Order: sequence, then C-alpha cells, then structure tokens
Amino acid sequence: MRSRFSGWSLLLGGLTGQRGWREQWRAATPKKGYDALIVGGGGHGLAAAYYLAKEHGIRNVAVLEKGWIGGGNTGRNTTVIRSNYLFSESSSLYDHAVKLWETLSQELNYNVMYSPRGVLMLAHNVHDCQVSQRHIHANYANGVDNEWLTPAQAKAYCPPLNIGSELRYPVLGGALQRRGGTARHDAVAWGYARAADALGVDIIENCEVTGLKRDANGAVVAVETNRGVIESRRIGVSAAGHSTVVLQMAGVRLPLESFPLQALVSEPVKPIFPCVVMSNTIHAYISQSDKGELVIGASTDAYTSYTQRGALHVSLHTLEAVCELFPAFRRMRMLRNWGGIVDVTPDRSPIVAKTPVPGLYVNCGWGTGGFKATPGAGHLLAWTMAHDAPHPLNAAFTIERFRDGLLIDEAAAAAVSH
Ligand code: FAD
Ligand code: PYC
Repeated sequence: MRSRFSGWSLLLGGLTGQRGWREQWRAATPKKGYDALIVGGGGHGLAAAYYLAKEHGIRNVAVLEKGWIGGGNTGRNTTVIRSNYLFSESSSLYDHAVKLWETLSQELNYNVMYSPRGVLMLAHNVHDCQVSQRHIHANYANGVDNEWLTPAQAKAYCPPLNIGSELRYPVLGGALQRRGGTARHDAVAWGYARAADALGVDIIENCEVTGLKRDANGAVVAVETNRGVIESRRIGVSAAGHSTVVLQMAGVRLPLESFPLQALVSEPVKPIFPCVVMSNTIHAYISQSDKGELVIGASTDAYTSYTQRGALHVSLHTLEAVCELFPAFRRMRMLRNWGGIVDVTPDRSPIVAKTPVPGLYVNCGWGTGGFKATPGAGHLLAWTMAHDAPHPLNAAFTIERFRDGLLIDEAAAAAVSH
C-alpha cells in the first residue's frame, strides 16, 4: 500500500472545504515518463487509471487534471443511473456499468452510496407512451429490466406525484427501471482516486494538458502541460466537455458540440421522495439526496459554451415543471444552482475508441448521461488502451461511425432534451 491518505482525510477535506488532502495530491510531482497517461481527472479518467493498474498490471500511470479531481461534470451531475437505452449496443454498454455499480463500494472499499431506488420515466402524450413501450420491449429482449406503470401504479411508486387530469401534460404512465437509481458523485471520484493511488497511480492536479507531441510516424510520445513535458506512448483523453480541444492538439477532429447543462438543489428536508422521476417532455428530473436536498436538473441550454453555468430561465422552466408534477414542493426554497459542460455527439451516443493517431485513445461524447457510465467507461477505456483494440462492448462506439453512417441513435433514451 502506497496510499498517502485515509478515506477519512478525503471525506473530511471534501466536506469542510479544507485543502489538506488536495495539497497531498498536488505533491505528486510528474515523473519524466509513464507507461500510460490519462488526461482528465473526472470519474471516467480516474476509473480508467484504476482499471489499467488493477486489471492490466499497468501501474506506471498518471492522471493529469487541470483543476481538482471530480471538479468537472463528475461533481456537477444529478447522479441518475440506469441502462434502459434502446439499441442493443447501448443497453449492453450501460448495463455493464450498472453491474459494476452494484459492487463498486466493495471493489473500492469506499462507500459510493449506490442506491438502486428505481428510475421512473414519465409519459405525457401518445408519442411518449409509444416510445416508452418500444424501449421496454427492446430492453426486455436484451435482458435489461424495464416495465410499464399505469398512472395509478406510478403514483403508488412515487406518492408525491400528481396524476390529476388538470395537468397541462397529464401523466399517462411511465417506464420504471427498478435497478436504476443514484450514487454519491464525489465519493465516486474519491473512491477511484484512492484505490488507483494505492496501486501506484500518480494523480496530478493543477496540471493542464496544452499540447500533444508526436514522432515522425505520427504516434503520440508526450503531452505538454503547464508543469512541463510528460512522456508517454499511450495517452487516453477523458476530458468531457473539452475533448475536441484536446484531440485537436493531435490534429483529430471530433463530431462534438459542448453545451451547458444545469442543475439545482433545494433546502434539505426529511425523506419524502423515494425514487428518481424523469420527464423528458417537460424537461425535469428529480430525486432526493441522502442529505435531504431535492436534486433537480434541467435540459441543456440552447447555445454552445465552455462556461460552467447556464441561463436562469432554463432552470426556472424546470422548476415550473417540477411544481406542476409535485405540488407539495411549491413552497420549497432552492439552495444553489450550477452548470457543467457536456459534449454531445450527433447520435447522442459516446465515443470510446482508438483514434487515427497511434497511441492516442478517447472517451467522450457521453453528453448529458455519462455519470451512470462511470465504472463502465473507465473499465472499457482501460481495456482499449491496454489491448490497443476495443472490448466487444465498446467496439461500435468508434469515431469512424460518423463517417460510415453506422450511428447509434439514442436521442430518445438520452431522456434529457438537447
Ligand atoms: P468530468 O468529470 O467532466 O472530467 C473531465 C475532466 O477533464 C475535468 O475534471 C476537467 O477539468 C478535465 N480536463 C479538461 N480539459 C483538460 C486538459 N486540457 N488537461 C487536463 N484536464 C482537463 N449523467 C448521468 O448519467 N446521470 C445524470 O443524472 C447526469 N446529470 C447531469 C447533470 C448535469 C448538470 C451535468 C452537467 C451533467 C450530468 N450528467 C449526468 C452527465 C455526466 O455528469 C457526465 O457525462 C460525466 O460526469 C462525465 O464524466 P467524466 O469523468 O468524463 O467528466
Ligand atoms: O442520463 O439519466 C440521465 C440523466 C439524468 C439527468 C441527466 N442525465
């Protein structure tokens, strides 16, 4: 064990805002070279480093993070976990992650508070009902749980839900994935970071990658950073929201756009909300955290941006929808709101793949839905980097699918309107 800190110091540091454990990460001075580098210290990048060390014996690894670990989308999302996607490629990919979630706390010896409390996706019109049924049948065929609830059954599952006929968008039913749920986002970053560190991985914060160096054959050989040049012939980029910027450093163009996505939390209250409810049609999703806050998310802003904030009217629109669906929450006060930057592909499916540049790999394009994928994305990126070839589960999620027209169109399953 080489771990430089205990779980308690991580937890207390995070909760109290003390910088103690972060100082210790920063103390990890980059070495001249590594067997593998990961650009981006979000959950995906940290998980990839952990699995490289744990499952592939590649331990001379560094994670380079321009800010602090988990400070990107990993620490900004609403933690919805589910695998009820339409196409076989997608539901297999996301279900791989759900299976890893089920034992992740034991795997990392760190409580990530995975809570399979059920994700209920509401239907408000005939189109929604048909799309939901199609997903349910497709999921059933792929061995992924998903079931139809009538309005009365939905109300029984989630008592605060208003199923009255006076609603502008009445609840006509919903698709319930019982294995879906939530987890604690910062614990996921810390759990992977601590476990990777214990296996010898260097986690280097305040280290922004500003360039990618290539040899005469075009292969990557190093990254340029604000802390100097760091050599490696195996580099995985997992820099959600900024993937195009980093890949462009090696001349690789990605079909991605970056959008703000916002969320907010209420004042904490006693347990009142038993599950996760999502409504794509009226742009709201809601759950309750273990601290008691209602966790509420909106749709993406309409414009591209790298600012980690969004327009207020988008959140207000979401709150109107929440108040209509859950009238009991009308008088609650909101504590804080924030935004993240998500990178979105034309087919709303991710890219986890080799790039045309030898030694360079990318994990991106998870859009509004990559938190749920964290263990799976890290696992598959590590596999792809270790074998210089994709795992069967991410074989379809290439960059070339956009050239070849082999899209995996999950716009409806994304569940958050883009
Ligand atoms: P991040 O955590 O963003 O990590 C990428 C890291 O790369 C960042 O820390 C960044 O600082 C770093 N980086 C960038 N450029 C560089 C560079 N040049 N050098 C070094 N480091 C760099 N998904 C769900 O499944 N369920 C949800 O409920 C959900 N809700 C969401 C709600 C909101 C408001 C937002 C914003 C997102 C939501 N998502 C959700 C999406 C999810 O958060 C992301 O898909 C996921 O967290 C991506 O994880 P990551 O580790 O790839 O990215
Ligand atoms: O992908 O389930 C999801 C999601 C919920 C909120 C944002 N994304």
